[in-house]
Amino acid sequence: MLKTSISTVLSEQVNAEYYSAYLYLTMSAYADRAGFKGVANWLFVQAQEELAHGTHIYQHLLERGAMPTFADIKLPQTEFKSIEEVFAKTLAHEQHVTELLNNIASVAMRENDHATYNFILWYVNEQIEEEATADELLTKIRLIGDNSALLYNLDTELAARVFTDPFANKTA
Ligand code: OFO
Repeated sequence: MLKTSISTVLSEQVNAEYYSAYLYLTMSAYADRAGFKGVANWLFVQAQEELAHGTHIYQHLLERGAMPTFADIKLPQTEFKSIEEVFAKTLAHEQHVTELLNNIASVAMRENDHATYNFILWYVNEQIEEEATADELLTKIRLIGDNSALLYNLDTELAARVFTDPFANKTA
């Protein structure tokens, strides 16, 4: 049975992951309307991953005998000025999510809950890639500037991303 301190932070993280999905959908819609179909695809896949992240924590709560708590998902930013802003926001957001996950790991350690600590480590490690990818895309977009041929190439590259369920071979 999970302690309330643990089920609370895990439920909050379900909400945070669903918020992430909603944020990436707003960005994807912006990119689509701005003509960057590849960027829109990359962000749409990112949103799908975030939903998978949140749902996996939700399932874990139930498997551990806890009742998830539910709360409003706040409205993310819906207007953007540029693709550069989108990737700058992506990086800042992923850095924030890393802090949330590190906090869950700290709470689990404090509560001597090794199962939760072990469970959340997958997310903590995943953030290394999440931040690195966002940083790489932001750097690329800044280097490209307004070179439309290079922008087109990057957009084509990002069109190739496909969603694969990160938990397809895992149990909760
Ligand atoms: Fe769930 O990894 Fe991004 O936020």
